[in-house]
Amino acid sequence: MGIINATPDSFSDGAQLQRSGADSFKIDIDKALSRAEAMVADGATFIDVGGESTRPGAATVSEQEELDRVIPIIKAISTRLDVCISVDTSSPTVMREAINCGAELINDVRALLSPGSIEALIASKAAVCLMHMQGKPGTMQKNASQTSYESVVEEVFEFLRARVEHCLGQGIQRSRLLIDPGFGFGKTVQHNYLLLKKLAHFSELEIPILIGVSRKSMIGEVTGRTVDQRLAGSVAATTFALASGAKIIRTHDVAATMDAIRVNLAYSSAE
Ligand code: 8Y4
Repeated sequence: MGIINATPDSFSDGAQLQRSGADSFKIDIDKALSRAEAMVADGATFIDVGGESTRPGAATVSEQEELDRVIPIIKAISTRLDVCISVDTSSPTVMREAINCGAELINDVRALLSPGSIEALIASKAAVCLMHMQGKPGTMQKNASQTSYESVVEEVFEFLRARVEHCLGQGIQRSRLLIDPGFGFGKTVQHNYLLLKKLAHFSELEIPILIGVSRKSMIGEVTGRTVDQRLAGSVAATTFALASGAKIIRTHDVAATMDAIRVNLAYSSAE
């Protein structure tokens, strides 16, 4: 799953997607589209489009702003590329509009806990990724070190189990669900590595696992590297996730991640 950040404050690519000379933030659709095209050529089967930065400390955006950022990109990708479009949102309005424009997966870091989001999903055939987060994006990392998890693995597991149960009860079929332990979302580096080590435990839910470790601080903290130098570390973490059964890898670096996936497949099928 390749990432398209449609946010002006995104250090990874949002800033580069700004149309030069525009006073208000306008995403250059052509740049976003060529980025998506390159990721598909590199082997991406999903493109995750996000307009609300969920990075620690990031500013909140209005629903209209989020729509203005993601909808034109989703429309452009869906008319031109054969790829599953994922939308990174927690807003029911953005979910409905994105699905209308061709999105097939809702990547909700709030696990359909925002009012009206379950209803938006029920009214569609779209899939949804349920992610665990402790706290809220603005403050979660400030509190992560004080957050005492009795057992981070048990707590994340129990949260995801309950969300899956709830969705099934609301009529969202099991085949439409994905789960994600939410690396970096209200977790310390130690929490993140413990979750990675115990990832196989989550296959007990019999729902495909999606993970996102790409360029995150769990990589930066142990390698001492800046965001743009975290590729090798991210791929190393990905290898462990694949060995534990992760099925979808959310990444800024599709080509390198696909190489890791191919090596993992060869390793897994050797006999
Ligand atoms: C460097 C690079 C530092 C990236 C921080 C970040 C996930 C996700 C994000 C994830 C799912 C991010 C939207 C945070 N992470 N969705 N979204 N899983 N499903 N931070 O792990 O990339 S955004």
